Amino acid sequence: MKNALITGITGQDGSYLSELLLSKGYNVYGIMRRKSVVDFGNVEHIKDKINFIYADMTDIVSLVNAMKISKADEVYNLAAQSFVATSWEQPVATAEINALGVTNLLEAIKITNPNARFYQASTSEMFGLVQEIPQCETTPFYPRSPYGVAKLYGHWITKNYRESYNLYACSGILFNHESERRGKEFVTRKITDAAARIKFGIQDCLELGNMDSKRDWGHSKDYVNAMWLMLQQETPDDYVIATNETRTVREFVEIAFKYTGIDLEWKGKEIDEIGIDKSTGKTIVKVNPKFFRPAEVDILLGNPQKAEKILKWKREISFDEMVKRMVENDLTLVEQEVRISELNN
Ligand code: NAP
Ligand code: G4F
Repeated sequence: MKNALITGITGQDGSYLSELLLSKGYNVYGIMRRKSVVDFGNVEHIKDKINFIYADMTDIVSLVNAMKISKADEVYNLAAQSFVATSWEQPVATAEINALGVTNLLEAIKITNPNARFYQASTSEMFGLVQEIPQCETTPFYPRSPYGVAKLYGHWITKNYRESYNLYACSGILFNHESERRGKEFVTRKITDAAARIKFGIQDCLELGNMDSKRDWGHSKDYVNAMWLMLQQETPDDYVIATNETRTVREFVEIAFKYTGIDLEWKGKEIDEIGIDKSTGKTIVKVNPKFFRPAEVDILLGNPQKAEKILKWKREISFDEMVKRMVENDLTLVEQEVRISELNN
């Protein structure tokens, strides 16, 4: 039986990866940060099957301990300050966790078990101001946020430890992937949550930033499978994981509302653009410049051919199916919230 250590286990990807590895018979260890209120996040439902270790990416001693306790054969580094917008507000913390944190973990592996296989959660944000469309493993990088810059360091240090110390270390350059477990500050979940609240009449309007921005969106469940596949090969390498489809934020909004049964109509342009509920005439989407970013990544579109050929990776969940699942999940959650508040009143 293999042992796996997952950093960022309480996050979206950590939860789907834990489910996948448990289903394959792994002993799953997860590092968790100490909080004032114990919170297992997205792995609450499987917490009894996971061995938790308190550690932090900024504390190498805790990572060495985690390696010793877990005796990990495979290490998946999913921990990060993962919200791009926050990286302008906390550039130093973002670098400490997303950049130096990777070196801390690679050193912990080198010191305790250099035979352990390592996965680094790299990102399409590294392509930033894209130098070609679509983006693949050889596309030059041009990060556009402190998050992207820090992740680029993590990407290169992973490659460097592979080449310097012969570690089995891989970077997955994953494009945006979402799910019912996505944090509500990310645009997709913000939209599906708001669409459900507007449907139930407990929110009036959804305020967004740049709706022209284009992303290549897949489902997290498909993407964690690619992480595992990367660590099962003969030789370590880096792979782009994407759907090869791109859509604007505006298109995401339209489809999400469609799954709540609301038909949207757009009026106006730029910051005066509004989305109107055709059946009521009410404004339910508007632009708020506070959500614009100091520098934007305008378009992401990934080419996953290398992963499809070598890893035999294939995505199973279509874009439409993903949006539908997210909306249905949020409709259920909001309905429960409404029922509870009615009972309490
Ligand atoms: P997420 O839901 O935000 O999860 C991030 C995890 O990192 C959480 O468990 C968080 O723990 C943990 N964490 C943050 N700071 C930490 C620290 N100092 N020490 C230890 N743990 C820490 O992110 P995700 O969407 O699952 O993404 C997983 C990884 O893939 C991240 O590295 C992200 O940057 C990268 N990535 C994501 C996407 C995407 O579209 N989802 C695309 C490409 C790359 P708490 O619960 O304590 O906050
Ligand atoms: O959902 P987002 O915040 O995701 P973003 O910035 O693309 O980053 C995500 O994907 C990366 C992979 O490319 C990961 F590395 C990273 O960890 C994270 O998971 O924003 C998507 C787009 C942006 O262009 C943003 O400007 O949506 C635009 N947007 C428009 N209005 C908004 C909003 N984003 C957010 N979060 N909130 C808005 O109101």
